[in-house]
Amino acid sequence: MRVVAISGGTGSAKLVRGLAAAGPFSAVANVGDDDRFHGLYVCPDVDTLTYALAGVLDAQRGWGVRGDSFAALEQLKRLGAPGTWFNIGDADMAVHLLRTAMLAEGRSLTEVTAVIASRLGVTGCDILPATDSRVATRVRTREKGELSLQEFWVREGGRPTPEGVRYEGAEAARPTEQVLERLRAAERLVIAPANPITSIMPTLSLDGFRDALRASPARKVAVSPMVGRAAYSGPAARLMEAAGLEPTSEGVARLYGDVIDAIVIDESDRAQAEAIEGLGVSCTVAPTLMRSAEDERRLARVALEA
Ligand code: FO1
Repeated sequence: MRVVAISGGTGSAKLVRGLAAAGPFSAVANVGDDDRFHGLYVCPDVDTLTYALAGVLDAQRGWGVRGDSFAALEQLKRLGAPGTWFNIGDADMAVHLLRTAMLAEGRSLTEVTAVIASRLGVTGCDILPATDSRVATRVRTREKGELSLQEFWVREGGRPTPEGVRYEGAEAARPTEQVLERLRAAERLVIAPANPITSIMPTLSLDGFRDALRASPARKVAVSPMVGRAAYSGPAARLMEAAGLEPTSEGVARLYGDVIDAIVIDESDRAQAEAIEGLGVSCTVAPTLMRSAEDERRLARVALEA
């Protein structure tokens, strides 16, 4: 079965690892969190997927390289560099250095991502940035004005009150040809359990992406990141509320409703199944918490069969 996942970073990595155990597939990665630090082009979601599939992701943090040191960051702090609130480890920084150099030579983010993934030993999965154009997720907050996603989440610790989100550049940014080709050929499309507003919507908002999804012959299944009125981690609930959505699996089904056929929701949210089916979205109830590699593989199988 030709499988395509649409994913973010930290929240998606576990399911993406489970999908990898089931067979070859393509992962379309969010680029709305990308940012520049110390002159380096940083792609957190692309890197999180790459590290997860290469088996080097720091499981505790959910980002960066396991066991990484932070010597360069410490020196940057001593030198008074800006942006040292964003914790780039030394091994992680090597990836950003190579990426930035290759982009400066005129290679596309898609090409550079493939080179880095292959050199880190990723096999069986094409990690595809959703677009090679620049899209920036911008969070409007009550206390601090408009912030980049990393400023909102990392520098400000997610504390400012979000009032809305926009995807700067998305209307003019096209999905890459590689992404469009995978969507055309897909038999199963899985939207990973990621923050709907900051990890999935930047991709769905690209020029032509929703049309490409609708035209794809794949059965399209989302795995909800919500349990009750909260996400497993991160600011998804507050950002959904800021977007005028209920921070529940039903809210996620409403947000993706025009492009998905089915959704997998947590067993504790069984009571929402009827309302979700009422939206015309088929609903599968399953345990969605992934604590082990076996959980990751089990939930991936549920998503591939829903
Ligand atoms: N998240 C944090 O909470 N604090 C950090 O200092 C941090 C550094 C970081 C460095 C590289 C990277 O690829 C990701 C990093 N993240 C960090 C995660 C990132 O901010 C977000 O969780 C993702 O952008 C959301 O998917």
